[in-house]
Amino acid sequence: NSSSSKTTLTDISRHQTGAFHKDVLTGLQSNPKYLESKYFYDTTGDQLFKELMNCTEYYLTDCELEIFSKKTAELSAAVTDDDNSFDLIELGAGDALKSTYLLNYLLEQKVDFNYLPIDISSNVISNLTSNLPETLPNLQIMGLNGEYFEMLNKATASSSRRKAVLFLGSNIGNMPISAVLEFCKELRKHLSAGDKVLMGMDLKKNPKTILAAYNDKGGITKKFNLNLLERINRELHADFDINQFDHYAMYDPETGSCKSYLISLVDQVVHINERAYINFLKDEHIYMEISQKFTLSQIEQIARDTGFKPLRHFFDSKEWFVDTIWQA
Ligand code: AVI
Repeated sequence: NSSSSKTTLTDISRHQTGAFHKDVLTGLQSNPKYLESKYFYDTTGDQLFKELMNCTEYYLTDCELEIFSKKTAELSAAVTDDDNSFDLIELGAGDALKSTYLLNYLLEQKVDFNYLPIDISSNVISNLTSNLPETLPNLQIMGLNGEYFEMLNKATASSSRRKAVLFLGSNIGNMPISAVLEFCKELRKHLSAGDKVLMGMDLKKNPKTILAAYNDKGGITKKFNLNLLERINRELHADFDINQFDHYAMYDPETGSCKSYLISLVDQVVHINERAYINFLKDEHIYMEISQKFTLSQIEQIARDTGFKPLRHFFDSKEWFVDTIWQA
């Protein structure tokens, strides 16, 4: 009952700003400095990420869209079981562009399922729950706004049906390998034997192709990274001069890690919230993001090490990206 609830929207946003402030200070007061890439996605960041997904060098989205549009029937068969009744949960649903292929096909096949998109952004969830039923009128949808595992708890508590969890777009690559393993183990704990996972993961390939995707000629990735400094200015009343920072991306073909940094171009001091100040040396870096690339054997190893059985892999025609299906 919202009228008697003591938690208001202002409380929530104050709480979120508090965590943002704390995480930014922790990162910038560390040595070496870092910022958490989950904070890229404010309204401007969402917009820049959309631009990135449309830029020629950023191949990931096109590859996964190809898989979802050309292999819809096989993907659907792989996530459904004979009982034909299940919950389809999507972690970090975004605009659900890729999953819409699957939703549409499942509806056409008259499969009995509920779609439960989970996203940390309340905007995303309210857009999905109002827009999707317009194009897919028979869709049973329940949007869940919040942290992945908290919302997964809610989803599992509200139904005992079999589950299939989508985690697309190589979002898992934005965690270091140790966190990938922790994440998959935690995911397994939230599922029952027989439940399925469909995970989008970017594959190791020509290093130049990978590097170009994170260092596009149009400079959108640079803007995307610098936007986090601007977000800190906007929300935490800081005074970053973004012209005094440059973007640097590197890919290590041995480890498969693509990493992004911002480099301070001069010695400078940045104030945050009038109370804190951060010194930057010329050429000092802020570590911004990891985008991990995987081999197939590594992917299967991750599945087995975290309590899943790898069932099947779906590739795009260039075999640059994989949607892999695991069973709990
Ligand atoms: C969201 N995530 C999978 C993107 C990636 O490819 O790591 C974020 C991104 N960062 C720079 N470009 C895209």
